[in-house]
Amino acid sequence: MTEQTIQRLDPAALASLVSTAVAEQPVTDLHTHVFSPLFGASPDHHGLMLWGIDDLVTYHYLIAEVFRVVPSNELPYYSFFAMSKQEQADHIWKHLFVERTPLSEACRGVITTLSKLGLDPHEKTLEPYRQWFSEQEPGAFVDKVMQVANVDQITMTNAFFDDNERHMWMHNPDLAGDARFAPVLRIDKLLLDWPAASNVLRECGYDVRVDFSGQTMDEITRMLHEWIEKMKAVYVATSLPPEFHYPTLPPERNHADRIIRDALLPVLHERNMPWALMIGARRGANPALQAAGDMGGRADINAVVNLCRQFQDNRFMVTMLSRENQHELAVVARKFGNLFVFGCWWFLNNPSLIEEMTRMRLELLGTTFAPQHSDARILDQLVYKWDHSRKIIAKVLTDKYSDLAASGYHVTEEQIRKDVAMLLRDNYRKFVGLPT
Ligand code: FIX
Ligand code: ZN
Repeated sequence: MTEQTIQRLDPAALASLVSTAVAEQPVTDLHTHVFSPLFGASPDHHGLMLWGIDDLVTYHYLIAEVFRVVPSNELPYYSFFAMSKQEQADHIWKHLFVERTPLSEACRGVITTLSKLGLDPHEKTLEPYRQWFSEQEPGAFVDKVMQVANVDQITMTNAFFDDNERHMWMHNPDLAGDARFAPVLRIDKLLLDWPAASNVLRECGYDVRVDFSGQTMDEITRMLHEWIEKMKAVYVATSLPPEFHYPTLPPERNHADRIIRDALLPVLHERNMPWALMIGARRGANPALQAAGDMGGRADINAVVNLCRQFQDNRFMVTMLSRENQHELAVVARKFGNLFVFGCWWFLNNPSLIEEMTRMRLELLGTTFAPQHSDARILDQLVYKWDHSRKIIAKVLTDKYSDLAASGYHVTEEQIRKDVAMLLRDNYRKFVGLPT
């Protein structure tokens, strides 16, 4: 399309051009908790790959929501968690989808997913869905979901300190072998609970001491190199509490500071690999709710400033959980080219907040960020997380192109497609060194 035809576009035509470009652009999903079928995806769901109606409906976001309708004095937490997954799913379906209108974002997500998979979302019981999912083969279903969601690669979260997952990696050298999935080495405990982490490292044959004496730092370094290689990780990630800071004030340099400075960042520098920090998760606000009991909190942006400034040769991917941190995070990214802002995480992954954040980031950062990641835990969620986010990203971009037109500048379709490709795929892939 020539510049001239673009100039003549009315607002509806511009909107349709942008939403087509956004819909047609394959996404590289840079952070999920979805596992490939190599981690086990049996229909009885004993593997790590979660998929299908019972996993969809028992997503921890929906567990939190059902306890607002049937509170714990009516159904104690332990009774709910003692139920089978199917019983939990039936309970959630009845209370959130049959007896109430599924208006929340997590509920609407299930509706969008079922609809886009070709199912009628009005069923009163889960049986028809169970029947449909039982006819899907996991490997082919991955292809189907990726095609419907238009996702070209799913980035996993591979937790070294999860005993079950670590043993899988130790006993199966081919776990990274499904090219549809990119592994990520996740190491929260190394920074958040050094005494416990050091026990695990010793069990794995690394000669570390809790007081950092002897070869401890060299052995942490060795572990990081070995596990990045074993997993073929594309980056290293940590989810951190709102209190995370770097550095802690001298003279009390804590364990995390020392590991970051003397092991993690040197390893990543040597390998030219980014560190992803997801800052602001407060675990266990209501521990009885398990994963649904976590919340978020405002963090100190100076942690990000100090890292980016002190380690200019390292690269940092950062997302923050509190709405209050979003503006300052975008401002800091204007100061540091080694900082890559990504996603609307967890409680921010709601249409109103995605819109606000994407608009602000475009205004402060142009096209130099990744507006979204899915954080999907269940494969099928890729369908709704991307469908919902794409619509908002298209809406915000349309507004911004209209503003430009009002200022006298008219974009071409080629420019629109290039911008969209950068935002949904190429910026991230370049930042981590994947082919674009
Ligand atoms: O730390 C994380 O990666 C978080 O995204 C998860 O722990 C969280 O439970 C989640 O699923 C958020 O969407
Ligand atoms: Zn996550």
